[in-house]
Amino acid sequence: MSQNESPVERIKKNSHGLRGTLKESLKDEHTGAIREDDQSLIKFHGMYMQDDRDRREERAAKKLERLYSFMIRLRLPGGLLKPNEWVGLHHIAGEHTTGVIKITTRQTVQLHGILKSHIKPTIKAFDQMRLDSIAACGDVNRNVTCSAHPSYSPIFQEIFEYADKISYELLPKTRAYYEVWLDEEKLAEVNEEDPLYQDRYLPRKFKIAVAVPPYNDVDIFTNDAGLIAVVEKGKLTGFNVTAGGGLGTTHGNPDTYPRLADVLGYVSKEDAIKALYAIATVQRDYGNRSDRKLSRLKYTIDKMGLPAFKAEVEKRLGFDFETPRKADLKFRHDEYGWHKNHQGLWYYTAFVESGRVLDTEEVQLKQAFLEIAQAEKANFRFTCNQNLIVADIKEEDKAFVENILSTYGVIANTEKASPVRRNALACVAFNTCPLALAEAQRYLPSLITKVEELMGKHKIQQEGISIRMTGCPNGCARPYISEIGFVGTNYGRYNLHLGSDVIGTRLNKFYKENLDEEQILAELDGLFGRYSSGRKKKESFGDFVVREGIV
Ligand code: SRM
Ligand code: SF4
Repeated sequence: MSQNESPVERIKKNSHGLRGTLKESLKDEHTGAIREDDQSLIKFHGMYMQDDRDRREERAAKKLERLYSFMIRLRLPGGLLKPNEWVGLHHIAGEHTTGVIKITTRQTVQLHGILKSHIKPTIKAFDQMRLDSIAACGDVNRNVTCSAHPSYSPIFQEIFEYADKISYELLPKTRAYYEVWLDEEKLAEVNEEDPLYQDRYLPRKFKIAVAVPPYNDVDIFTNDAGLIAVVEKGKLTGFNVTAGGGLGTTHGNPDTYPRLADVLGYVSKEDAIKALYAIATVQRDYGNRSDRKLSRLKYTIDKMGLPAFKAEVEKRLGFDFETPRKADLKFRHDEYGWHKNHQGLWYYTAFVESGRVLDTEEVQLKQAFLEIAQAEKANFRFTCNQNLIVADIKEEDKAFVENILSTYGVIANTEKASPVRRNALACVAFNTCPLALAEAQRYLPSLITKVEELMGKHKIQQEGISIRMTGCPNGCARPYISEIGFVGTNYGRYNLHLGSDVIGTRLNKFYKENLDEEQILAELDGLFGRYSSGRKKKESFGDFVVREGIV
């Protein structure tokens, strides 16, 4: 191993196919934690060790170790759950976790607060429904996302199957997950040779999305690699392939930056997965393995230069990319409410603020979805905007589903939310994220209420300006590609970024540093006033601040 390689490289190589000492860590009853090296390995199995940050001081005062627990993220390519799987997820959430089902910005769900002794029962319960969390985190290909709303295109189902195939082709070959969590016997004859990941895996996380134009709900250009469907005469012919997106940055480290992907070119649908695989191997071989802050594909491409990177991918593929074909992306927000697809099936997109599915006095999302699932009247599709589509409903079942959605306040909750609230995204941040510097999902809803007042004052309340907030610069709610982005710097303070377009093809720009709530509202008051009086017809807020030279 090179002297410069980061410690995680050693952990991966010495892990015996991601097994490490996870079994021993689990058995240790003296602590709620697992061993340090295993904390890196557990990510490859879709889990993170965390602690309740709200209770750190109290625990320290009592000389108790931190209140450790685990977060599990499911691998759900394309974000689909069948009714029985939703029922199972509901009960697993109730028995082993905080109870909140958290829809993520990558179209899957996370459960938090799982104690060490509950991990295996949780994974076993998922396994009984053939659901897993393999590679949902770690230096491998993550959950493959795909445009969510089937009513937009008859080719949706075909594309959804691509997401599944991509996820499968890029899964690690090790059986460690089954041995550690499901007590599978280690079989000597099972070939674990992994031509893609070898024993070193990728230098860093790797993310793939598939977009179905005109819909860019997956924020395709923020992914390491992506496919944009090309539809000609109503048929899927192939894809424009993208590479080099990524958003994470580090405060004070100017070598880090958000970057949108480039379009490498067009490939036929038969060659699309090969192209993604080739991109992943170039990243495996050329990516930075010494500094994890600079190891995403975006930096590999910028270091090699785009033409050299593309040539290397083409060399491995054995053919060249064709000129990109027409595949126009027009919007990326979720279409709420009822829609029907070409087969006459109905879809209801429900607003789930910050992706938190739970029951409150006002709206009982969990109860509503449970009853619909128990009656087997719908599938459940997650969106990359942290919402839920009650999906694939037959005409004769629509009234039944509508009655439940209405009884538990889901329809009212969706309809009363203002356009700006419906388009907003916030990452998890406190109390579980160890990297959070400021609040996000626990704070944004109340800030939006104040922003709504300002928008009302300036008569722009019908504008669905995209506001995204994260508790640190890692960018989990993709704040660098919103019209108004808040990036946490310190408790109660945020950098303000302005000026993305509405379709997700332009990064915003840093505007003001380290603002508290009062300063944020004062800035927005001024900006909204200028927008209200100075905008052109149909001009978005993001386009306005760029045209006016505000950023
Ligand atoms: Fe993320 C790390 C939550 C989407 C960039 N992200 C984390 C961790 C696991 C913190 C950690 O490393 O210990 C957060 C767990 C919080 C918690 O308590 O649950 C976390 N990321 C999330 C989720 C749950 C946010 C949400 O509220 O929905 C999203 C889960 C997606 C999924 O289902 O797989 C989530 N993370 C993203 C995205 C958005 C996307 O992929 O579309 C990004 C920006 C795009 C990108 O990858 O560049 C993102 N997360 C990061 C980074 C920065 C990576 C980098 O290149 O620098 C980190 C930190 C790291 O990897 O070191 C991170
Ligand atoms: Fe945690 Fe930062 Fe991601 Fe928010 S953006 S979930 S604070 S890592």
